[in-house]
Amino acid sequence: MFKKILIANRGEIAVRIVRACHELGVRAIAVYSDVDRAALHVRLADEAYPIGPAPSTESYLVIEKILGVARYAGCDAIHPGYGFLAENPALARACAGTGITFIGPSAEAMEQLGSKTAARRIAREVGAPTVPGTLDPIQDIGELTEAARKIGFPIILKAVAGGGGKGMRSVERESDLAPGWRDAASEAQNAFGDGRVYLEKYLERPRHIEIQILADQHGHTVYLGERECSVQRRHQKVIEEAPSPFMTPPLRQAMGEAAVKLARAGNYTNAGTVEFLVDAQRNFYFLEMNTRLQVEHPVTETVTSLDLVKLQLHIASGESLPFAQEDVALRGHAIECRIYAEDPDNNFFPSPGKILERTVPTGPGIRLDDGIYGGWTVPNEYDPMLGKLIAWGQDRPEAIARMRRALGEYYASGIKTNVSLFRRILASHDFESGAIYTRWLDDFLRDSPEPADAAGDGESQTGAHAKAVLVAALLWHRSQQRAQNGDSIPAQPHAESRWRPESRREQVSREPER
Ligand code: MV4
Repeated sequence: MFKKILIANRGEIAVRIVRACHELGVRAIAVYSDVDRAALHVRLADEAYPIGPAPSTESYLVIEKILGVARYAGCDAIHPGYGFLAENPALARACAGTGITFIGPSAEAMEQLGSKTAARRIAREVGAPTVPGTLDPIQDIGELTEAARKIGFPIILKAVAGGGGKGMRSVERESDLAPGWRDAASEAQNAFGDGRVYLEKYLERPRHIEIQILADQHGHTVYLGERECSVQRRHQKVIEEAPSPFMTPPLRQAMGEAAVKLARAGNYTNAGTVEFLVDAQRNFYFLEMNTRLQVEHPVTETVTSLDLVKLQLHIASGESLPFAQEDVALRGHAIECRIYAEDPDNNFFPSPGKILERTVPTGPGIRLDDGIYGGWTVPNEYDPMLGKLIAWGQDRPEAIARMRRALGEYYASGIKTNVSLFRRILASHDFESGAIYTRWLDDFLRDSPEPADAAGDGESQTGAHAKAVLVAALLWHRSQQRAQNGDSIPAQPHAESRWRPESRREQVSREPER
């Protein structure tokens, strides 16, 4: 096992990796930009080194700075987390030349499977189903028209360099092909500097289901079940769960085996995720592979009782996987909510700032992976994700009930959070019944906009609740006085009164009265 690992990341994932290091007796080395000097990952690490100004292009993304710290501090490995340098083959390649181990796949495997079109080619070679469509970029409108007719409308145009839904256009009819191509190409050119576009059959209301895989350096590759990630807003995942409410054991096996075949064909090692779209008839289609640890890995950890980050460290240090496919057992159900410093009243605009006070949900079945603390200022230079709340239950209804309960306990003042969004989603009938698909949340938000005064964690609501609690207390106090004066008002509130449970709820989730 490694002695010292440099964590080339920040926020909750850096904290998560520090924790894995400490459980394995490995020293955890943090790096930080100017605005992260007081960040939680820095406080929890064993050593921490500054790497420059706030913009990540001058700090967390600079390979020379990261490697410089690793050498200076005597690290024998680097964990990239997710985002930043995690899927940049240049870091993996640079490590290979220095004797420092990159905790992830080889640069070559990353290039092969990380490229959408190269991965699609491999998927076809190994017989993993891909969405019907072209493999090569479109050259001219004649070719596009011919291909679209052959596949049948609707079709979707996608950027070769794509990701995050950029450079994507669905096209319903032939007359919309030329403008659709133009829009997709110019968006792709702007976003990726690469205007090439290819075409696929458009799937209606698909689900986004992904398979977690692990591969060691001795030829053992296993799948750890799936994650359902269909609840997304503008191509950003919002809620993930495991298992998928739509899954069946034969479908899981087929998707798992396809994912493993793909990973093997690309000589993949370490943790990775194979994304699929699944249609209403449970046909599945390979979409792309993520060659990193993902944000939503805790739901898989929770239902498999495995520690994916520790397993990444074991694999990278050359050990064999300590279990086989038949040993992987799924137990219960896990749901994750991504908690962001965002303002639900202002179109989920980022809302960084100083966290004044907070209460943290705990109790049975609850896990909170976050990277913040009260008194810390959430910087505005980075993704405003504060952390992830994960609930486990013996079955999906218990996981939902625990998540609802934990969301009620979540409180942070000073910043706005998207917690109210989760309360609404978890209260919806569609979510409860599992009737979710990739555009479900966009439809839900359009069809049932948030009531103006229900913005969960907004200061306004906190204020309103606090006032309600005060009024209740005053009424209670008066009734007690009247009772003492021999008045006929009962000393005990009526059994059906909603004031008492309301105020009890407020006591745990809101600021105490002063
Ligand atoms: C699709 C699709 C329907 N048909 N491809 C969006 C992000 C990118 N990774 C792939 N995406 C989609 N590809 C075909 N052939 C629908 C989507 C899609 C989507 C996928 C996953 C999660 C959310 C989504 C929201 C809208 C559209």
